[in-house]
Formats: sequence, C-alpha cells, structure tokens
Amino acid sequence: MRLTPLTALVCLILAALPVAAQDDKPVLQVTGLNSDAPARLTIADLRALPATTFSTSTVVTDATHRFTGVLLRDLLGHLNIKGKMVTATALNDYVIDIPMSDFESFDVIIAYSMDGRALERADKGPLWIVYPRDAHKKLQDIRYDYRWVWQLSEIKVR
Ligand SMILES: Nc1nc2c(c(=O)[nH]1)N[C@H]1C(S)=C(S)[C@@H](COP(=O)(O)O)O[C@H]1N2
Ligand SMILES: [Mo]
Repeated sequence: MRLTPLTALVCLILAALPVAAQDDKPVLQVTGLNSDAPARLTIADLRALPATTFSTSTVVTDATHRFTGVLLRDLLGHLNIKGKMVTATALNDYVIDIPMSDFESFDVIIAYSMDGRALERADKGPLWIVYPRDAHKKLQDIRYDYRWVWQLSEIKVR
C-alpha cells in the first residue's frame, strides 16, 4: 500500500481509536490437534479468563516490569486442547516450537498488559509470551529467551 495523504489520514484515525474498540477484534488464533476450526480469541476473551500477574526482568527491557495475562496451561485447558508441542507464530512471522511441558513446569503467561497498561503493537504487544524468568534460575537462559514470543498471533498444538 502506498502512503498517500488519504491512507496516512486513515492510519492516523485508526491509531487514535480507543484501545477498547480493538478489544472485539480477534488477535490470537489457537489450533488444536483435533479441533475442526481454530479458536479466534479477542483481548476481551483473554481478559475474561482468570488472570495471573508477576514481575520479572526481560532480556529486551530495562529493569523489571509487572505483566498480567492468562496462564498458557489455563488457556489450553479452557479450550480443551492437549498435545506435546506448541508452535507459536508472531505478526512478524517469527516462529518457534515450545514444549508443552514448559507450561506445566512454569507459570508461563500470554501477557496482554505491562505495568497495568495494555501492550501496544509497537511495544511487543498486543500479546507477549512471558516466562517468570526471575523466579527460576533455569529460565535465565537463551533457550528460554527464544520462547518469549512478542506480537504473538497464533498457537498451534500438536
Ligand atoms: N515476535 C518475535 N518474537 C521474538 C523474536 C522475534 O524476532 N520476533 N525473537 C526471539 C529471540 S531470538 C529473543 S532472544 C527474544 C529477544 O529478541 P529481540 O532482542 O529481537 O527482541 O525474543 C524472542 N521473541
Ligand atoms: Mo535471540
């Protein structure tokens, strides 16, 4: 798309829309091994599930931040999806495999807010897989840093 004055204006208007207006647009697609159709979840859907909050440092931000989101094991349990491996895909086409055992061993969340504010697309959002890095020495490792998928858009379980 070329950036004409009109498209620039449309972009400006879209950017100015309140975050709440975006909450009913699907942001995460979840596919299970045996599901006929993928679940398409909005931020509102995720916010309706039990929330988990913790503070942690990250490898891409200064200091520690307080993240809130849904436990991966709760989300997949809620959707009744089981499996051994999760393929997570991001808006920038980053793809990584994550063993399902991570979600049983650790309180890994799909975060939608940081320090009490909705994660913006320009700031690793709207969804970011966040590990409780500071609580477990084992997680302070590049192997786990790869799995902190920011701008998460899709999860496939197999
Ligand atoms: N969406 C997305 N998430 C991602 C990545 C990426 O390129 N895109 N890189 C991964 C890697 S390799 C690391 S080490 C951490 C930090 O990557 P960054 O420094 O490129 O942000 O995020 C992970 N999550
Ligand atoms: Mo990396």
